[in-house]
Amino acid sequence: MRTQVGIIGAGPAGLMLSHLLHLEGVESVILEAHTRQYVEERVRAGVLEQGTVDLLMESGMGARLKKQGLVHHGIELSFSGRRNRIDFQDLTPGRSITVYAQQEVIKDLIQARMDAGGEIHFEVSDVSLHGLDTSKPSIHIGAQELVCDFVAGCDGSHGVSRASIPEDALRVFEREYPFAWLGILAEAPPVSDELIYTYHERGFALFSMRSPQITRLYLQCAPDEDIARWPDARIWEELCTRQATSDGWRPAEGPILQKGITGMRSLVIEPMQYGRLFLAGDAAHIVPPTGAKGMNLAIADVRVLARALAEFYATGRRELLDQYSATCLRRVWKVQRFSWWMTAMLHRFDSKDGFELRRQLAELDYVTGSRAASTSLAENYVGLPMEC
Ligand code: RFL
Ligand code: PHB
Repeated sequence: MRTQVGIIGAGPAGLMLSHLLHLEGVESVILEAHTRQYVEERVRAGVLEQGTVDLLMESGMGARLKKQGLVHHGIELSFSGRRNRIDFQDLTPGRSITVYAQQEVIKDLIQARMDAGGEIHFEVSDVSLHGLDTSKPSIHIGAQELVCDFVAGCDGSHGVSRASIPEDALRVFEREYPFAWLGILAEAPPVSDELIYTYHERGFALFSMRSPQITRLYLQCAPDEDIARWPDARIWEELCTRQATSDGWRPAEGPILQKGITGMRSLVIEPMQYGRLFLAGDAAHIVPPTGAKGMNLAIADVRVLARALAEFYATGRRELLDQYSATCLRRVWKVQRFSWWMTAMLHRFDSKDGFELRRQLAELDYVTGSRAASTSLAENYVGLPMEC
């Protein structure tokens, strides 16, 4: 078998790359470890930056997004029992975010690739990468071989791509956080039109949504938390304790459809390239979910990669490919910084003396009270320019 670009992974990065390459007349084959149903149902991100929405629309992926996406013009930061609005319309005119579940983006992209005759192989196990530092890299799938011009490692944080790079050819920068998120999907109407990020002395909580009928909520918990210790009643009690505000607001309760625990990590691999292997999305970097950036970063990476590959096939010029890692990393580190900052501001750390709590409350007071500080939050939240 042969193709121009072999793509490992059918997450947002791999699928969007394949779609953008197709629009540029470049062929690709996607190899995915799981079933189509599994990747279409995996509950993950929910917030699309303005630039991600623009790219999906421009590339013909906007039909359902336009109908079902919920456009938000602000978020709220809640602390000391009060909610404070960050107004995107005022602070970043013309830019907003859209709540549209990651699995919906995945479904749209898979359908578009299938309709265009694209090759996606699901349930492909036992993938290994060979000849990455030669001009003919290949992907072995058991006894079969897919020979490519380039390989795109879009296989997330536990994939084979990153692990195929010799250790002395990359550097890993990493931070662990001493907490995790317990997330639920509930059949309850969202009782706020916008997301609410809450700082509480018992820990962080987040109010989000998926549709006018479904609420998505998260609670800060211990990194080794046992989900069995969280029956539904305890989850609701804790959410209400943290999120209720003095004006009487609290989330509406309903049947819990899904629950799970997500660890928190910051990680960046440098460079994002080894020979003819290019890493994109979670394969190259992980951000804690507090800034809602993971999927958006994955999309920003593959936009750069698709342009570079298109330029190579159109003109034979390699400059953009050679600059791929440096171009992406400039933005990756800015987004990493923002995600770390939001995480550090909004979570309870295990400090005993009250200094940290007072410092965080002062920071929240400043961020919500100063136009300069609110603008900084807003411009990062709606998304920095795709290349910055
Ligand atoms: P993915 O989505 O993990 O896709 C990688 C794919 O590769 C496959 N794979 C392999 N295939 C073949 N062979 C192998 N050896 C393979 N190994 C792995 C996997 O099966 C999978 O299908 O990575 P990608 O494309 O880089 O996309 C990254 C995003 O999925 C991720 O960053 C976001 O979900 C993060 N995230 C959020 N991002 C946002 O932009 N906004 C949000 O609001 C947001 N909220 C979140 C989040 C992630 C969360 N969790 C569960 C980690 C909220 C949560 C709770
Ligand atoms: C979500 O809706 O899943 C979500 C929203 C905002 C975040 C993280 C997750 O920061």
